[in-house]
Amino acid sequence: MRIETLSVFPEMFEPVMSTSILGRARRAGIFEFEAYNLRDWTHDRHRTVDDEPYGGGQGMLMKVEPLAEAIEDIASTGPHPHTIFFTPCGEPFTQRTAERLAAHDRILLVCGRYEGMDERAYDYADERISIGDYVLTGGELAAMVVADAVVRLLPGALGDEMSNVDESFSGGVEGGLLEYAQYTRPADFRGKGVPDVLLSGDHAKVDAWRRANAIERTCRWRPDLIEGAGLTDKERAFAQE
Ligand code: 6GU
Repeated sequence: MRIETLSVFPEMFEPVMSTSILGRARRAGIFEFEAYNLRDWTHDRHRTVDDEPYGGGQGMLMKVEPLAEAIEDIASTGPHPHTIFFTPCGEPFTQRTAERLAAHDRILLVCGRYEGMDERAYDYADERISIGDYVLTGGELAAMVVADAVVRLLPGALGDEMSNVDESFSGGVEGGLLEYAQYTRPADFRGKGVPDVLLSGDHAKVDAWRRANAIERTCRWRPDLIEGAGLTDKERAFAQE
């Protein structure tokens, strides 16, 4: 997969895209990454990318011409990139979105700054994504969130030390439950122990405990997920307690 970004702060991306699992996947050729500077598609001395809104109001907007020219130029270098604009007015990003995006050969992540973009720029968007109901100073962090969630789904990206298999039934928020609680050594930390069942070696009991624990945690922290979690009648009664 090829991932490209277009923004006025291209230097924000490199540390994230070259560290840890993303960095290893990139060096292994599982994905390619390039960050473009929107100012490279301006034609004035000040490399202007923003302007005042028609009709008045606070703040500045991203101009349409540099965005349009940049996206056209970038797209002309190969197959059409699936083009995503980041805005708090976009569709909420979920694990399902990440799975869908991971199937593309080329994605272009377009990051706004300031108070938004000239509406005509969105004609170049295949979709608009928001990462949640809060306001960031720009789309770059949102683009990195999406890139991280997508890359870890690419075949080979996680290597041996992790896997995606658990997520379909328990780890995945959305269509699932929150992950169950986990413990590692020591068995006693400042008087706080570990549930006995996890030390018992009885795998059936461990599985049952984890399922119940996932339901309890979801009831407590994300009650909105219980409805769509596909609980059995017995589990639903347990969840009601
Ligand atoms: Cl995609 N952009 C900005 N600026 N703020 C956000 C966001 C995106 N998603 C949530 N808040």
